[in-house]
Amino acid sequence: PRPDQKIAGIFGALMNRGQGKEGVREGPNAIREAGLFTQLKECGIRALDYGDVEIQAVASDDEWKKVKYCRTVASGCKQIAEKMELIIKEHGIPVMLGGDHAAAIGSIFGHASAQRQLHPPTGSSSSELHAPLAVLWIDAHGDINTPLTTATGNLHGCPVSFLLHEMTGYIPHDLPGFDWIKPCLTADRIAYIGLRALDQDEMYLMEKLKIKYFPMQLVDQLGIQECLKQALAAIDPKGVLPLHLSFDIDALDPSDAASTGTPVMGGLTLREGLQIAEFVHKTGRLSAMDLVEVNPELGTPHQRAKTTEAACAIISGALGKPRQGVPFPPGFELPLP
Ligand code: 6HN
Ligand code: MN
Ligand code: MN
Repeated sequence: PRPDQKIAGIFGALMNRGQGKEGVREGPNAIREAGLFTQLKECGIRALDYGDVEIQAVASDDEWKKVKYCRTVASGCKQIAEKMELIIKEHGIPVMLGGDHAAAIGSIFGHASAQRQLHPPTGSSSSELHAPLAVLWIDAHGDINTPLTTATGNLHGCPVSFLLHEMTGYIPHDLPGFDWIKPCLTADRIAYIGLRALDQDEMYLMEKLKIKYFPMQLVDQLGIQECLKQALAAIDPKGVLPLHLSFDIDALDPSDAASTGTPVMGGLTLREGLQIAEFVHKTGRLSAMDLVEVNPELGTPHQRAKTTEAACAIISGALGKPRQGVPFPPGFELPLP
């Protein structure tokens, strides 16, 4: 292990109330069992297991209009945010294994508060708004529905709407449990790659807030490397900000990752997913990541194995695993006959 290297602080977020399929809370253990820690160790990447954040069911968590389990999701996100802050304070790179994508309300909120404590704003009102971090959101979906636009009532389709200052006027003030969740990002600090299933209101918001987004047709036209260059240049023009990579496994094509709750055909190849991970690693500024929506209870055993392997590979790539093989240590020599 290189001593200068930050340690990855890996934890499971057993969040499954942001959508309807129970099995997604088994995601973190399935990813561990697929060999994540062994894989990291083999290439000298230091990692610590910070255990799991259990999500406590809040009693009588009735629907708010259409929105399901808002109190349970919100209280789980609070614990997740605290875990993120703890790991960052211990100088680690938090890696949140999901769990559904509603958990990213907690991970990004916690990441932003930790960064704010490390780098307090210097005074001007715009720097108050600009949390010192940028988010790359890799997903088939926009996840920017509001409690009023969601067609499904599933909060995993809404996390981004709670995080953006520009969305303030669209978020109801009386969503139970959500009083502590304040926006922590401006819309120019988030970019999307992999989109292919935006709802109408999400499409509207992308345009209205001028969010930089690379749907699948742009990935096809420009190539993934060019998309990554443009995405990073948009959200972090000076190339100085800590990066939060929020990777929804359903961004990948179902042929590579079928064990997920809301699969959509025509997605990123695993190799494009790995390029995203490696690109982010190369910036040297990966500061936290989420790998969410792995549901090992869905699909065949073969699909489950492929999905968890893909998840491990993407996490490892983002943390610096070279794809060509295990690096040799300094002073390495071949045995002589
Ligand atoms: N995810 N747009 C749909 C909804 O229910 O709002 C799908 C959301 C999927 C969310 O995959 O993280
Ligand atoms: Mn998502
Ligand atoms: Mn998704």
